[in-house]
Amino acid sequence: MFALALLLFFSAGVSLAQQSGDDEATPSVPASDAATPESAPADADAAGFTKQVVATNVKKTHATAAADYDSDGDIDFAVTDYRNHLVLYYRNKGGNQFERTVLDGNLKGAYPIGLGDVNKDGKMDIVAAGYLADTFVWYRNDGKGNFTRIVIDNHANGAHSIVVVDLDKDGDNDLVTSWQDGNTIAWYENSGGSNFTRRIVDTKSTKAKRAEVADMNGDGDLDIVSASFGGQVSWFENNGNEQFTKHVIDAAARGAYYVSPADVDKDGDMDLYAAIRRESAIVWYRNDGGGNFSYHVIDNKAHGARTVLGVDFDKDGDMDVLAASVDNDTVAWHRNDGKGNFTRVVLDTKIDGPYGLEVVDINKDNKLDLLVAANMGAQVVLYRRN
Ligand SMILES: [Ca+2]
Ligand SMILES: [Ca+2]
Ligand SMILES: [Ca+2]
Ligand SMILES: [Ca+2]
Repeated sequence: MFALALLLFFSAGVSLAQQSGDDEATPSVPASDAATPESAPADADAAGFTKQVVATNVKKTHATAAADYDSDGDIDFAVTDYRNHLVLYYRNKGGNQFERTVLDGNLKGAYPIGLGDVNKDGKMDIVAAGYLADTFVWYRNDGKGNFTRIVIDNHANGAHSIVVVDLDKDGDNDLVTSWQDGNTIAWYENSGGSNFTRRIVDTKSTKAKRAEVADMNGDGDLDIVSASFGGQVSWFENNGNEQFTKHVIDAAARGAYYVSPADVDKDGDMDLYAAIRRESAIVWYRNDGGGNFSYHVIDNKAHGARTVLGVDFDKDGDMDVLAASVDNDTVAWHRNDGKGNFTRVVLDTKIDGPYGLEVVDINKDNKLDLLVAANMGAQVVLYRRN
């Protein structure tokens, strides 16, 4: 009787965890087929960074978007608060001190956020996804950090990610999105100014978490790459007229969460970094040049691997990868030797549930800094390169 009750309790527990919205609590299962990477300093100081908390009380935050929004020469940032349905704006007052104001007080399930010049007026705008509202919005910046909210689509089922890019290369910026609950990859064609037309790319990307853009086959047009939590990493080949053909890169990427395109091995074609959450893995997929990919593990102990960002973080001419893993509260920098061999530099193992990664030179000293949105810690943390 007791054993049965216990069993029922655990069954209920598992079921509840699986239904708890976006970021399922999942057991961490390390991948088994890779070498353990080199380890290096275990905190920001030792790694050559100064850690500073720049925002607090941002509940279940997902991401930041940093730029000089008010045109006064310093870097400001916006950040989402999922719990309270907020997009917040932190104006830099100088000396890396930030003043908080509410940019949007009613974006239900405020999620990943991005930036770009949406309406081609030379000023950086902000885009955001409201997961619970099935909504994508943009905020038009007047160049002084005053924002006007404009809805792009409020029928995007489980709006999850949005990036600003001129996908069709006609001179204006379009928006490329993923919809978790709609299993959809879609883009919004900018038809001048800021009038958008929705174009569906795929409706079989199960729990689509992230879509990014790069020319993956080197034919001159922009393709789309995606990570789907249902277990797929894919790319969508553009025929040159924004008709897309889906190619599955990895059909067994359990809990694929994030992708970031980069030429990892410097052979002239775009490879792909990815965070595979249920494999606890940070990986890269090497492109043979024709859009055929092979799988390489960078870190198989990234428990709760959530986000990757390909960037030449030390400006030595090759693309490194920054990685956030939620279940071991770790932010790591994997330094690339230019051939796809990596050395791990741990920036933090005590940041509570890191989700969002953004690289920006916050103090304009020509060294790249890192902003991290800590979901469980409800903070934005700045790692400033010394
Ligand atoms: Ca500013
Ligand atoms: Ca365009
Ligand atoms: Ca292409
Ligand atoms: Ca390459």
